[in-house]
Amino acid sequence: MADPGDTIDVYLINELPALHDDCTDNHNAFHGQNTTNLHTHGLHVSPTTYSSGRFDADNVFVSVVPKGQVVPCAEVSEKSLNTLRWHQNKFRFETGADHPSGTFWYHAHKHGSTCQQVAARLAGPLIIRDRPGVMPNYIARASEKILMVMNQGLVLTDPAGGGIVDPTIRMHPGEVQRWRIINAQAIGNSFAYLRTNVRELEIYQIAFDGLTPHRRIRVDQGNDDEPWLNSALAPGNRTDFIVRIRPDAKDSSFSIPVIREVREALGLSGAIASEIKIEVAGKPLSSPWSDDDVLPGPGLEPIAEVSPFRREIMFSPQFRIDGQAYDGEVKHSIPLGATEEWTIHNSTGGVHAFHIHVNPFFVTHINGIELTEYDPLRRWQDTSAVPSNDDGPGSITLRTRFETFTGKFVIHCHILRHEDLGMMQMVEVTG
Ligand SMILES: [Cu+2]
Repeated sequence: MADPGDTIDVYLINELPALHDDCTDNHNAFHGQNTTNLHTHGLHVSPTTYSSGRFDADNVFVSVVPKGQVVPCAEVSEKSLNTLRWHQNKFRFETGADHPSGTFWYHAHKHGSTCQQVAARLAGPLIIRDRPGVMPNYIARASEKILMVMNQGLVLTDPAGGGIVDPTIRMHPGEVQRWRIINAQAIGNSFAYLRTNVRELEIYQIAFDGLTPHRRIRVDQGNDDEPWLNSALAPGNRTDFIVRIRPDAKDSSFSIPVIREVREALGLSGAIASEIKIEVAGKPLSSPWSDDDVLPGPGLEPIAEVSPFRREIMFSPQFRIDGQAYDGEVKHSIPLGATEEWTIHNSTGGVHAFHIHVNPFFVTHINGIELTEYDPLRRWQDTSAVPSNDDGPGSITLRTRFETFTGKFVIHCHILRHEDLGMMQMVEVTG
């Protein structure tokens, strides 16, 4: 946990066993399985290495090789796309005083081993605390649970480290809790869909990808068959719920199923569902509550005007973007401070998950159809499913600003296997 404006220093020591598999002529195959690094997903921080060279910020182009590893790459392949760090590394993440509060997360992001390492739970929550007095009282005073949807099940994280797999959450009638839910799955298509129409529970979404909207959104409406609803999370997405057990609820146990919706939609067998188990018991509590839907918003300026420069990006078959697998070359050069509109198309026939580092984006269109002002999907986020349609490519259109930080970083599919196999592009913001 950190406050807006904090500097987060992380000393990473790679004690995984040495595996001499870093060097490869094909960077878009699984390789360097025990070589790692660190990405702060959703944070608005520098993507570079500090000019002193002593610290890396959110730079996924560094590789921290395991202890004991000797990598004579020059003898094996022409070049390494990443800069090697030997066995340990210092990361420094400087958040600005105006950094949004919210639910973010960190995970390994070394191209070629991202999928395997995140699946092995090299990931955790990264919470930027609310500024005092900004959130309504009933949210500020609610006790919090951080839940990570992982391939091993649902993990209730412990602030001291680790967590409990498939926990039971005990609540009193009338109790209010804030659940921060992170979809950290890395195997399979890894979408998660929460079936939220539970009678005993009132559920409102109060943030998506950490960012607070201007109004809370009721999500227990019962119309839960639409994968684009608020409770569907692409891999990498987070949702914050404020939940209340109805004050008149009797002692009971129930669960919210977490469904690998896309696997089911594709007709794949063995869709693994975990669940959020809730047990209601004890004397009723009169936790603070409100019927007012107003929230403070994300603290980001709305984007009304965009530069005439618009980009079109295509998720294309065989884990490519614009027909090309990742090659470590800059594909989009963007001036610092630019406000742009991007349309991400998807011609692959399957759903993918667009993610960009450093700056969040505001989604305005899905499949070319403008989202109305009050559509809950017209929102800020840093990761978004990009649909595929029966009759042709799907798309999302977004607006974003390239603020504060120059440097190279990436856009990629957050189905992490796809990223490792090449569905990634480098962009550069130039000042
Ligand atoms: Cu993908």
